Amino acid sequence: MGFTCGIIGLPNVGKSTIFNALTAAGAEVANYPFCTIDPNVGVVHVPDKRLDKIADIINPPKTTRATMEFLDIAGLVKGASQGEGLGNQFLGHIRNVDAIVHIVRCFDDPNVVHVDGSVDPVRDIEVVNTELILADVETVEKRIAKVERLARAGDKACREELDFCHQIQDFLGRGIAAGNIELDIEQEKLFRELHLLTAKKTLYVANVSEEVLKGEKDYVRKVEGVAGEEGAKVIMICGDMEAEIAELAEDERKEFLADLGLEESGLQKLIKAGYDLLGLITFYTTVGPELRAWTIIRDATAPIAAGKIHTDMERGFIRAEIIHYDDFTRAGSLTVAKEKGFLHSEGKEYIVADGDIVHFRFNV
Ligand SMILES: Nc1nc2c(ncn2[C@@H]2O[C@H](COP(=O)(O)OP(=O)(O)OP(=O)(O)O)[C@@H](O)[C@H]2O)c(=O)[nH]1
Ligand SMILES: [Mg+2]
Repeated sequence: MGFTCGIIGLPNVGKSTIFNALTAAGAEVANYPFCTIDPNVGVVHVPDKRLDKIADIINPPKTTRATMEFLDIAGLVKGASQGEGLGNQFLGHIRNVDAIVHIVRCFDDPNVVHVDGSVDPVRDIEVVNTELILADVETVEKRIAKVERLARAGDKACREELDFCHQIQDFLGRGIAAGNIELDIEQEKLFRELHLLTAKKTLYVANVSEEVLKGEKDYVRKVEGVAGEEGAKVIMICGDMEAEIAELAEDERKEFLADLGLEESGLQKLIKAGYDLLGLITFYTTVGPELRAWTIIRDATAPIAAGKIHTDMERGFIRAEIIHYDDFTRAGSLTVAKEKGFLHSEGKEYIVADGDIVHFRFNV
């Protein structure tokens, strides 16, 4: 599995529309708030030109792309933590995602109901982010109640955890996202186990109209303003148009995008931004008949990359034989690449580079 993104936002802002366009998974789209109740899960292949190029050269019987998973959940409204709208229980579905994609309505359309009556990206973001903080407060309070019981039973380690939980509670109480809390190594582990939503990396998606895409970007600037303060990024997607694009054949798609002066689809934009946000890179393996792309965290060592494929390969790691994509394509074949000395053999300390084609030697 590559990585997972949870899609959040107010009701009726276009979450399912964008989700559908991206995943073509067929979630129900409808012009009334709270259309989505159960989470929709969609897996997409990561578009990867390098993988295509490698496949062109070696012509493997099987090519497997890296994947990215999206979860489309119900919209949040003000007071969701107190049970307004559909409440906030469904946030449990995104506790374990790697990143949050926060969709913000940046299109005017009198035909599409806005739950708060007007389009106002700054207010909307605040409503959603406040609900996320309140959901985290609930999580921490539950943890505190549990740890207090253990502390009373005489468990010493619990005291420290309790203090730490109170510290987080205090932060959240002041409206600060949990991601801003500085942690020592001990705390980091406890913190991770809480799976707090406001500790996750967030990408804002401004859902714009076609007019906005071509012209005035006032709404988008507002989203950028908020994101800037949080150190988050914003990308623009036109939900409606993506839905159209998703229905086209591949060659038509390119033409359609070119007509609009766009180089890539929303999906490509989102995946690129996601990789960037999470500090991810891609490496490749060719084992037996299969050419395959893998996603790992930047700065991972060779054994960790091997572990992504199989834990045995990490445990029994001996060496990694590597040809970089650039060298491989320059050589034009594996044989020539080897003759030219592009293949290098690396040990445990080697940091896998983006675009490495790796053959792991291991022994179990
Ligand atoms: N004009 C316009 N309408 C859009 C756009 N994106 C979505 N819509 C419309 O907005 C309505 C709601 O879209 P959904 O994708 O169902 O919204 P949602 O955020 O998933 O809503 P909930 O599931 O209720 O939280 C639908 O009628 C869509 O066609 C857009 O970019 N432009
Ligand atoms: Mg929906």
